[in-house]
Amino acid sequence: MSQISRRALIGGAAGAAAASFVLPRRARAAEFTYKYANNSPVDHPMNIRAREAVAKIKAESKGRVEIEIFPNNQLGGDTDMLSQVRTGGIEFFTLSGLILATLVPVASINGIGFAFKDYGQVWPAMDGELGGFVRAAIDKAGLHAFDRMWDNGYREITSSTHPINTPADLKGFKIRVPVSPLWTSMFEAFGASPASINFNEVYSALQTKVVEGQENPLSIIEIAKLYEVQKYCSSTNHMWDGFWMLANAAAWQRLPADLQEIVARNWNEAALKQRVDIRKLNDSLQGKLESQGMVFNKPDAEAFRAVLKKAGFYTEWRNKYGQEAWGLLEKYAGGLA
Ligand code: X2X
Repeated sequence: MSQISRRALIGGAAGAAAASFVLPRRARAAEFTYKYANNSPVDHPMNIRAREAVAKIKAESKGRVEIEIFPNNQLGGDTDMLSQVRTGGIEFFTLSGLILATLVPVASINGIGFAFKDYGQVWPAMDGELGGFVRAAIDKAGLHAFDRMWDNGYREITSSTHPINTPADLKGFKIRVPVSPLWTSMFEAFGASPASINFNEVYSALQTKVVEGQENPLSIIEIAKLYEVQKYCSSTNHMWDGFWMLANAAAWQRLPADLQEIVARNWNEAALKQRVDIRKLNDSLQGKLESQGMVFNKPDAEAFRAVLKKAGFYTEWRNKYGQEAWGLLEKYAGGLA
């Protein structure tokens, strides 16, 4: 068929029916077209490494799997995207374990305050038995979690009103926390006033002073430009947070084994590269944020941990998670409660 006659045909009344079997675009369409959504800005290493992975998945699958990325909360806040990945509206989604805990309670365990001393404890735990325990729980809740977690990092507290030097500085502090019972519980233990707000509303909540402060790793504070609406950054390192790459279980099972292998391997490899990127950023951004006007201080973490202990925070959460999960956390992080 010549170009001209094809155009004439598609333009005519018979076009729609004809297009379903002659349109070259359809013939080239991928067998599996999936959506991956997240809450992170386009320039965040999560999206940079995800774009690389998606290109590799397309090439290695010879075009059979095409994944479109929706960064930066384009499809809604985390709570909303979690519903979408459960119903299959989106096929892939990265979510903080702490927020996932609204569905899978044990998934917040890595965020217990001051538990992991450093990355030498974090990755062996999350790539080892603790992560395995959490993934099994995620599976039971009807989602598939890939083996390698992506990093968010150790979290620091920022504020527009005053630096946080001692636990007493948190008393009455209006702080935004992500939507997660663990986050609320921890800041309440310090006597703060935490407000649960999804990340897509954080900048404006800080700008309009609905809250005084928030807490996030330096990479997010920089990339989401939170330094524009915050003055102080207190390096509390109060918890470690990471993202699970999740899949809708039915969409995952629809992929034949060879395609599952390609997708899983590339997501996991991307996660390992992203961990290196994030670590470098979080270790190096203080100077840049200072040049952008932020004032840093380094509180004594032990004082904060002591307050949590005295408030019964560790005992309460040990009882919630149960002895098996808690035992696995302590196996890597040392004794807590
Ligand atoms: O919502 C947040 O603060 C963020 C971006 O760190 C998470 O995804 C948990």
